[in-house]
Amino acid sequence: MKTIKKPPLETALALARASFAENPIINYHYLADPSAVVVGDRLFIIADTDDESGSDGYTIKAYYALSTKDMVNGTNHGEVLRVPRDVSWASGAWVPAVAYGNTNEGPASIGNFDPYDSIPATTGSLMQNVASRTDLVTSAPPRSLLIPKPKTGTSWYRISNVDFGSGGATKFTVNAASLNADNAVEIRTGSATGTLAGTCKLASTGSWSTYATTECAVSGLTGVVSQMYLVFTGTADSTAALLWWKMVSAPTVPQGPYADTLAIPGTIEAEDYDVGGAGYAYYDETSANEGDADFRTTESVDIVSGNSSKAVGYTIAGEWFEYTVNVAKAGTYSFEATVDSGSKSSSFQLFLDDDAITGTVKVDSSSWTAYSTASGTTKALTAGTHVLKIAITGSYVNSDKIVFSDEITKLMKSPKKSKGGESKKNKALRQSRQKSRIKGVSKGCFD
Ligand SMILES: [Ca+2]
Ligand SMILES: [Ca+2]
Repeated sequence: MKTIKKPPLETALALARASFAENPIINYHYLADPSAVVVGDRLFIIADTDDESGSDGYTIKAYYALSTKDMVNGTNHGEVLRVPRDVSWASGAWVPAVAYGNTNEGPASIGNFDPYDSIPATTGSLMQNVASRTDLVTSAPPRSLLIPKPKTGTSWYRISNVDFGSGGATKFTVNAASLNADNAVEIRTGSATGTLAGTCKLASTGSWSTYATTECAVSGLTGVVSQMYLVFTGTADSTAALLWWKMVSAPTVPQGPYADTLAIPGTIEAEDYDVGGAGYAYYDETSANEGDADFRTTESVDIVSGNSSKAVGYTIAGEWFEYTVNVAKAGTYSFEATVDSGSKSSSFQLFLDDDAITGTVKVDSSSWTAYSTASGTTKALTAGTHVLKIAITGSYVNSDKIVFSDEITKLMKSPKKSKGGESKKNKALRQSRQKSRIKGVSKGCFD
């Protein structure tokens, strides 16, 4: 039988020492689950006593604090918390997560807060009479919802050091589900009862799973506002769920065509959306241009290379893009959109001066790389200059272009019937046109 000789104690210690890195903060006290924070010029580590001798797994009874200024010389501050000695209601502790706080002042801000990106509603520096809930969505990261409780008491979320820039904000947009008609958000500065910058009544969605974006005017929000309050009003608790909000900055240029005014009939290239900026010419959820096409890179709209052209990509339901167009003559137009998607629920809808001119148009999802066409007819349009809007109603539509044709208008006037009835040639033409029209409208007819 083979026996294993134990090494002498000195050898074992030498091996142990050799395997350890130099400059441990302390080397005589074994602790678990370190959590670090830098305060001033010193790194603090809070770690716990993870005792595995308990019958039901690991037991944590105490936290220790260690610190170092130079990453070489460490200080052991000893046991800084023990249960139940310091927390009478606790029989055990959990792995620590440490943050620095001063009871009176708290840590100083290390930068200003940008209110122009989409802000999760559960973001702020202080809050009162609110709750939160995690919403699990299939095929998407879980999201955190802010639930106001205005009946319990004054309900608010505070955001500090908000930098509105010299141009300031002119609009506040909020995405929320609301079961009651009287739920609203007041935007105030200074305190929860401070100067009112705007009031935004939440759109009633009738369901916890239906969210709507509401846009409201705000005023007086310029420069850095040290304390901004979102005050939630309503007559009942827990009847609204806020997902995100964002401010819209004042336009630097008025909304107008990107190059020349686009024409209907004609081709609208999706990437030629109007100038005028975020919240005016388009709504895009991410402030960066995430596309790969290197086109209009200072705008938020995500332009991608696709279909040997440029397309608007990375679209999310609720986003929209506007185009100043001139409708040549009154009438109903057919359209053919060159689009792409990898999602079965992708769709869009067209509006003219914010009136729907099509129903929801579904986008083929059979391939991400092969663009296809989605076609239909519009409601009757009036002649003249209008603003066309492509609204994304189902996420992940890549949109290259939309071709509007006045074929329908022409069809209304032709074919002419000859005295003895319709000529053979005209009949064939009419039938062929009707066929293609029926095929065309099958996907997106306005109803
Ligand atoms: Ca973007
Ligand atoms: Ca295009």
